[in-house]
Amino acid sequence: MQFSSLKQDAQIFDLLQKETRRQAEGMELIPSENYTSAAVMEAMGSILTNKYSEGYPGKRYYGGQENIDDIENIAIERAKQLFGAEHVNVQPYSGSPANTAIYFALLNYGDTIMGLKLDHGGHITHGLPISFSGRSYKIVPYLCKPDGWLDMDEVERLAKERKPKLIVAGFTAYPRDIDWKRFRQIADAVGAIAMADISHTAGLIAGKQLENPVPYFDVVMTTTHKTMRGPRGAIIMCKEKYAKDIDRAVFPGLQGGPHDSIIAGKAVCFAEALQPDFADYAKQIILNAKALANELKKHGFKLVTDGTDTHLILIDLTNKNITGKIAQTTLDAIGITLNKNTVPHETRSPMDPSGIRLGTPAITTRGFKEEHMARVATWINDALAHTNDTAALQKIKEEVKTFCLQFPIPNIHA
Ligand code: DSN
Repeated sequence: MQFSSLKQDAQIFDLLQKETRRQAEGMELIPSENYTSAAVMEAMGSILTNKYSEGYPGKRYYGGQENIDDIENIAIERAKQLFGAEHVNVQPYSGSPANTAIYFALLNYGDTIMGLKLDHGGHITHGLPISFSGRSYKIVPYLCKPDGWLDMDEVERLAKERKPKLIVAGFTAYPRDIDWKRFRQIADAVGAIAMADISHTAGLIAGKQLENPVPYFDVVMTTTHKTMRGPRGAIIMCKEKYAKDIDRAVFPGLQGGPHDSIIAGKAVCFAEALQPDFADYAKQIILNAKALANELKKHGFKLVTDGTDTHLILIDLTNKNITGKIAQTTLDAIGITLNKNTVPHETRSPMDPSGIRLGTPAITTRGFKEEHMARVATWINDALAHTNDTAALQKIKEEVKTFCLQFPIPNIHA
């Protein structure tokens, strides 16, 4: 991107130039980040941002909606086709407001929700005590086993004992595939609403590499900017019987005017994900993650659950005598970006936890293949063995930069 019009704002122009260089010269391993296509970017940056459209297609509060209605309807139809959904709301601004809208639509304050505990891989909105979800609902958290795998028997036991009104499955730091059918059976056994948050894996599901919960679940939320590779936003999919409640909760319950430019970006992203080559992309993400996991293990890294079925790898660094915070800072210094993360049964603080979380959606968009993963793992290992050696880190940084510049990013010309 040349940002030619932005030159009028020297400060922001300069920072965008620097961020362009950072993204081009560095390696993005944060598993929730990705690069959108030029088409998605154009839709997001379009004149649609000038418009207000409170309401839904055919039922708006302001005039001038003839094109906006068509765009929103196209986004809805494409999402339905992609995931086999009965009803789709494409207006949620992002994942947290979308999850909040689902609770607002389907629960009363004080009702019981079961969700995976945050430090075991759940999301803030799945019941963290200090979040809106934790303060407004009674939360019954479930946990992973000491080896990091979900304990489905314990989920079933807890559900039968605590009789939640809603069970959330789908996680932000869990490397394994999810047994959606078992979750559905457990929800049915206790009369709970089954909700899936597939924000991390939606692209792998749309690309037909992981099983799709949409046919079984009452309500499914996904963000559109992670493995979906679309604009920053979210959608809610649900069974027809919940459609009215979900729509009313999103608008006017929680949000005002929808972000029409982002909805256009979602429509473009769904069209891209409906193309056959998106399945190839999704498949390659997982091949890369498995290859990277194996290479990291060769260097003695301890992976939570000992591997991955998805795009995501969680490493417990305890045996390396290094914390997640130091690892993140050290890898930042060589141009490899990932995030410090708690591991199941964490003993440290979330600001300086025992682990790191990494993944392959962004590097796969860039064109990395399995044969490149040995180098990535070796750079990570070498850097973490030289946390205080500035010269060694600088040398690795140069290697990472030279390597990354061979893989262009859509929209970015460094
Ligand atoms: N921040 C997202 C992630 O990194 O997984 C979740 O909201």
